[in-house]
Amino acid sequence: CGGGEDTAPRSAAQGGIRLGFSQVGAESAWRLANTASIEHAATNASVQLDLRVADGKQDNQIAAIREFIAAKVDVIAFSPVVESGWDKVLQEAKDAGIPVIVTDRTVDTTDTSLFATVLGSDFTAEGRKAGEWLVEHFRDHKGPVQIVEIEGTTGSAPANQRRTGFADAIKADTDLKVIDSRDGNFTRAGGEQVMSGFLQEHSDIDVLFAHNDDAGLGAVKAIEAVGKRPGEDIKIITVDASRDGLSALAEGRLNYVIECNPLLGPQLMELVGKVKTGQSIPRRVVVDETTFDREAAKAVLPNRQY
Ligand code: GYE
Repeated sequence: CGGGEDTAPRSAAQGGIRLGFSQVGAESAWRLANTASIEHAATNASVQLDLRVADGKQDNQIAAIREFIAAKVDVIAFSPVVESGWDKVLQEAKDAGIPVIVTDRTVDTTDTSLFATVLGSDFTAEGRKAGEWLVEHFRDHKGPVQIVEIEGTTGSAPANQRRTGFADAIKADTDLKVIDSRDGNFTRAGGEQVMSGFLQEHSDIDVLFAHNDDAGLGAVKAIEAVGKRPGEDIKIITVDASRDGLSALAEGRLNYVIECNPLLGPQLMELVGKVKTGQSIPRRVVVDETTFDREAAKAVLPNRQY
């Protein structure tokens, strides 16, 4: 899993800081870009990164955080696979005097003294943007619109918050109905499998909202396998705006893509440096993001970094 091999002494602002980072896994294009961004930014900032990749398991993340505590790293950062169940290990970090930065996904805790800041996207806003597009797109539609949802990993912040934001936005039109919703674990294989099931059980799906590009692209395969046209017979909205997602959008297989930016490395290193030197930082740092339709996708694709 890379990282950790560079132990040369450093003199830059963040130089020499030892950062333990526990990553969720390698489930999606988003995740791979996020890991690469953090590795690259650590190298640039001369931060000594100990990267552990958890294979989507909370237990692995808790074990990694305990190892970081035992190794007395300067700062711990992690992207929590699910929202709940972190209080105990975060208390251990606090007792050891090691600051923790939560990045990408959020934690659900009543004790906000357990972490210094949260860096990442507004997932509720992402879900809302998906819903708002749908309301607008079906403005003149008569009769019910049947929606299926392929959710992200059960219990994860992006799954919980994208679902909520989406549901809130589509409330505006009572014809818009979510008829089925299942966990696709943010992967292509998961998206394909869940969509196959939906297609067997429901003959009249109008719309798919997939919580990320990979699950949506897996679903595209499943839709094509039954002889339907993704983007035409079934309208598809996804989140991330990875290169593969935007390519499918440019080709008309997806209809609308909400951006979720994984390139958090430079901002994370800045926060790490500040936290280590005791400078004040905001409790929450939200990443700026946009949305894409087909034309917008074509325009940005040549320079898309992830
Ligand atoms: O949308 C998905 C990834 O936590 C925002 O996790 C991240 C999500 C992202 O697997 O592709």
